[in-house]
Amino acid sequence: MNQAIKDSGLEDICEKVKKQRRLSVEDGVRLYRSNNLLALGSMANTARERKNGNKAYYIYNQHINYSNICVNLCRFCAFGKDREDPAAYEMTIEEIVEKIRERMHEPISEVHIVGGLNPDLPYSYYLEMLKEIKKLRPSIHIQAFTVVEIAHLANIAEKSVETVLEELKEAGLGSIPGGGAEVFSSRIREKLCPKKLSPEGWLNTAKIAHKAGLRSNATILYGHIETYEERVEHLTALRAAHDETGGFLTFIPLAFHPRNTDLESLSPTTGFEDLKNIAVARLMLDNFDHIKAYWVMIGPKLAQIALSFGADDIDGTVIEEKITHMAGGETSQALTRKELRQFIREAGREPVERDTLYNTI
Ligand code: V47
Repeated sequence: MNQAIKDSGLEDICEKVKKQRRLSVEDGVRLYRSNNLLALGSMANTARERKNGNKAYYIYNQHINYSNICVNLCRFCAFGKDREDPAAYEMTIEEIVEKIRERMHEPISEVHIVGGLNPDLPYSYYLEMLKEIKKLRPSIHIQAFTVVEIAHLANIAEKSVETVLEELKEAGLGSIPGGGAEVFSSRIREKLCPKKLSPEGWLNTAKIAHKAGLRSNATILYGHIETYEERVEHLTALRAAHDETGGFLTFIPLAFHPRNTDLESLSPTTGFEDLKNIAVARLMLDNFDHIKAYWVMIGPKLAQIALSFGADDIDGTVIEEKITHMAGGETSQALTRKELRQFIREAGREPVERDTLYNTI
């Protein structure tokens, strides 16, 4: 046991981590309350290296946000707009396909597609989008539509979530991104996103997707009004769901960016909080294979450090990210493969290019 852990008062938790015993809700809250970041990082690194050795994953991907028109208008979001807002937009299928066509010469393995809950686009738009992308680039993996969007599609199509997922899969959907989870707490939902799919709805839709053979990601949006207890509740709910289905690919803590949102008076997250969230997630989510440090939200420099605090993935080339940048994100819009590999190498890790399902490329 190193000195940081001895000084931290967390020796009992460290013993559990070493023996690979599951951490309790109380353990999780104690971890969040600790300011001994080196102790948290050291324990999380043990768990990280046990699962992924020295590997650090990245992906060659492209993001497309087909529309920002949204009926939910969550208070933490700067991306979603009312349909009457001058900044509202909606891409045609041809415009989406053009985005893929523009980059046919690049070795992109995944396209990541999300948008707001648009009240006007018909269900057929989503099926056609998938089919047309696959027609142009059959080998690309389409990771699209958060479970919140999937539930919205089931509503507009007046079909069950099961049927919608089958039809989306048939049209080319490969997996589901992790957004829309926010914090699984009715208090937070009521205050920040009263119209959003409930925590139970999010978890149930994800489980239905897993049972239909679609893998999905999971997220938490931290750094606004949530308590440590609520963060731990969120993590344990995900852990229980993953025990049931084994369907989650990775967990991504999303750092709240306040600019241009209703919560603009709040401060952005600090590097300390960002690393703590990565470390605690790695320790609590003992059944998740991967923890992603999303460089777009925490910056490439901190994402690099996060590779020693529990993270084994830094997402990818991304390109044209909108959700963070509309909320004041100051990171660049894209990183090259060379830059990603250099970041990882300089952190002492072995860069591994992966596909969406973590197969090595
Ligand atoms: O659901 C919204 C969050 C999410 C803000 O699955 C904000 O690999 C910070 O989920 N500040 C969408 N975050 C993005 C997302 C995601 C991103 C990258 C990779 C993956 C993946 C998923 O962004 C939303 C919401 O939780 N968000 N507004 C904001 N102001």
